Amino acid sequence: MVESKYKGAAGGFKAVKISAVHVARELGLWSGGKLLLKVNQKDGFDCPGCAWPDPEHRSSFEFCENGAKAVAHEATTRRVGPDFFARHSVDELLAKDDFWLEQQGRLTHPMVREPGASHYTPISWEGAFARVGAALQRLDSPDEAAFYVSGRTSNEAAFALQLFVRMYGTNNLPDCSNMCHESSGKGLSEVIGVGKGTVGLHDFEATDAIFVIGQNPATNHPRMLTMLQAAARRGCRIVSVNPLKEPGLARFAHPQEISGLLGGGTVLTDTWVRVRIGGDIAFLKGLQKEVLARGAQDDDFIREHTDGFDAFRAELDAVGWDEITAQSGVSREQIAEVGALYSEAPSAIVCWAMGLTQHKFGVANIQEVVNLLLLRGNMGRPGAGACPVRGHSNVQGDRTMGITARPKPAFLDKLGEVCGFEPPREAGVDSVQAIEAMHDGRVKLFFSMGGNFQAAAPDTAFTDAALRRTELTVQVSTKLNRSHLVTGASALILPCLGRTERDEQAGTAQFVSVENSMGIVHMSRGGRDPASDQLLSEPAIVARLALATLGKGGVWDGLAEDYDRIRALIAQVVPGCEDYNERVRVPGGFLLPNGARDRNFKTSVGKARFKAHALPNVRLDAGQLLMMTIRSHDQYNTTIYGMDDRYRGVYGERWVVFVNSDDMAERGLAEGQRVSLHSHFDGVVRELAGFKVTAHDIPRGCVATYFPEANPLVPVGSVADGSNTPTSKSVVVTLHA
Ligand SMILES: Nc1nc2c(c(=O)[nH]1)N[C@H]1C(S)=C(S)[C@@H](COP(=O)(O)OP(=O)(O)OC[C@H]3O[C@@H](n4cnc5c(=O)[nH]c(N)nc54)[C@H](O)[C@@H]3O)O[C@H]1N2
Ligand SMILES: Nc1nc2c(c(=O)[nH]1)N[C@H]1C(S)=C(S)[C@@H](COP(=O)(O)OP(=O)(O)OC[C@H]3O[C@@H](n4cnc5c(=O)[nH]c(N)nc54)[C@H](O)[C@@H]3O)O[C@H]1N2
Ligand SMILES: [Mo]
Repeated sequence: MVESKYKGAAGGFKAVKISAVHVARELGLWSGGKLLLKVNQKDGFDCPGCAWPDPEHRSSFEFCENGAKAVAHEATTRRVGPDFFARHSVDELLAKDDFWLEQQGRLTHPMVREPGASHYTPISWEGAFARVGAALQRLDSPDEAAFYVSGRTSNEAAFALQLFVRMYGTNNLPDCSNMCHESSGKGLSEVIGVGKGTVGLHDFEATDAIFVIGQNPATNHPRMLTMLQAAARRGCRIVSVNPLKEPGLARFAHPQEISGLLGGGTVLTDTWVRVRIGGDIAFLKGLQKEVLARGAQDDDFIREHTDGFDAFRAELDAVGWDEITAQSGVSREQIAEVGALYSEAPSAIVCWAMGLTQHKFGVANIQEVVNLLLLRGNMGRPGAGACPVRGHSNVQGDRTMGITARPKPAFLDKLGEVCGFEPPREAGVDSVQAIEAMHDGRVKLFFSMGGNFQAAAPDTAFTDAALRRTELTVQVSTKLNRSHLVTGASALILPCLGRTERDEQAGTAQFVSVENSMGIVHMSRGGRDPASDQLLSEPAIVARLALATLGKGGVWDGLAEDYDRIRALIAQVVPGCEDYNERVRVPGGFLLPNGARDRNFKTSVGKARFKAHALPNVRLDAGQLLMMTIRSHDQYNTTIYGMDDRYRGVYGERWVVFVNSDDMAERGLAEGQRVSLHSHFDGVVRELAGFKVTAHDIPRGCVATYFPEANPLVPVGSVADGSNTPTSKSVVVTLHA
């Protein structure tokens, strides 16, 4: 079995070595080393990797192996310029895999693909803006355009973009969050009055138990391991709830400690709960029953700060243990054991990521986590709370800045008042709705601020058809990806500066600001020479596009020449951002207000709400399995850095399907055999061939494949109730030899 091959600790010397290999390969060891010393420093740039916050006392090495990969791949010395596009037709590039595309280097020039053309050709910036502006003006309605945002975009660029889009006249602002933590935002807002987490790093120093549910931090948030290590060392209990016993969560050797480089590492997870895919609600209900059975609930907190407890308790009492153990796949004994651990811990934090959000019952998953926390008053006091661990480094900030298809009326009121226009009020399209709207011709122009929508979206064949049906696709990007190749009738690539690069406007050095997963807003300043003298910053691109579309004047005059001007607008419009220019300059930044942290729950009833959900009861037909699509250790979403998934023991291959060995035996499947996967939804079968069967320690009835390879199997119509997030972690499949 694959799982047993990895005996080491996460991190350690291997992590240092691999960081060095990526840095040396992309930009040379000397300049790479210098660059890494600027990551996450108070005078440096924010790591473009994940959204985990920086500690108050920083070492000179505030990065991890995967952050180093992200930085190195942005700072690569390779270039994709006009000669590259002259050499390679779009069709030729389509035949390459994502790893190859990523390897080609940084985009250097604005490029256009004319209708029917086989190749991209260069275009001036002036020409590019004129084209997009004219295309936007030609549409019958502003709602025929959609503007996607991926979560690396700075607060300044995000604020400017949503302002432009709303002045143009639509709320069609889908974002990567729709496919990511939307279930967290929706779930939390309804029951605690804020769509964000309620803990800070200091809470991890004070807590007695940390639950890590549906998250693989050793790969996706490696800097979180430092915190888990410190917690484990002082005796904090760490419980991992996951269908996989992720080896990276077992032990950790800190690469920046001498003992970490040499030794076997600290034991992190002390309790493994191997829940079935989609079995979390059942497991969480089991824990809630245990708390109540022990009388361990916090009656004072429940009385003073919550609403709906009696109804919640009655519904919970009606749920039987047989259903709970059957659906969760966790034994009655283990639920009792973990229930005791949770009941006895004076304080606890629950962390989660995509393993909870990308399910039909994603919103319910989050609210059952909150129920568990509320039962013991684990909210709004030191060492306790909810911790959705965000993905992209500024995905949370983009939302704060108004990147959403469903803005709050109060936000629009303020935006209109400060910027002098009447914002559109009707909700726009989210990511899944954008795909559907392009598919049936309602959206004709697709603009993308970063990201790789084609590859990140579900149902690749359907999404491809949708994108190809549009009149124009526009991608603001740093690196070549598949979204540049599956295009509308015409297409533009607008190359932009990355996080690591110096950004000068009107001869003055600028900085941008970002918000981390724990609501701290701080500055980020790149220092490297730009990859090409043709690159524009994201705020500059937005401002020039606004001028080309809306005509000269008003708020846009000189707006992007000094980002302080954008921040001055942010200060007036965005709640909690008063005196933004001053406060963001304070080293370490400032914390945004968050009522739930102080037990000030801004819900419809003014209290935190218990909300019970029925057990999902997913029924599979004979032979069917539930598939999750997950990240390997060598990728950043759709960006493939390498072909290994070293903690899980997979090397040189991404087309794998992890299967329980009993499920393999039952089907007569051999290790290494290639199979087709069929996904089943609403009577439609989607097929994808070429997956290598790999025995893995995964619960029976569950399988795993990698994102984005398996995205053709994720049905566009299969979404989470209430958040519309694609169910990328619960796809019903069958295996075919
Ligand atoms: N290096 C690197 N860093 C990244 C990223 C990256 O691709 N590479 N992506 C960034 C982004 S945008 C995000 S959103 C985050 C993603 O971070 P994660 O959420 O950690 O990423 P995933 O690989 O999608 O894995 C989720 C985990 O959920 C588990 N899981 C799946 N289904 C279930 C379930 O039903 N129940 C439970 N309990 N567990 C389940 C899987 O086994 C896996 O361990 O990482 C961010 N950071
Ligand atoms: N099946 C399945 N599908 C999923 C997921 C899953 O777990 N399973 N996860 C979902 C999640 S959580 C997310 S967040 C989405 C991710 O979806 P996206 O955010 O759309 O995708 P990324 O792969 O992060 O985007 C990578 C591209 O961003 C561009 N880029 C990088 N840095 C910059 C920058 O500074 N500026 C600009 N303008 N461009 C830049 C580069 O050109 C690069 O090719 O995918 C979702 N899709
Ligand atoms: Mo994400």
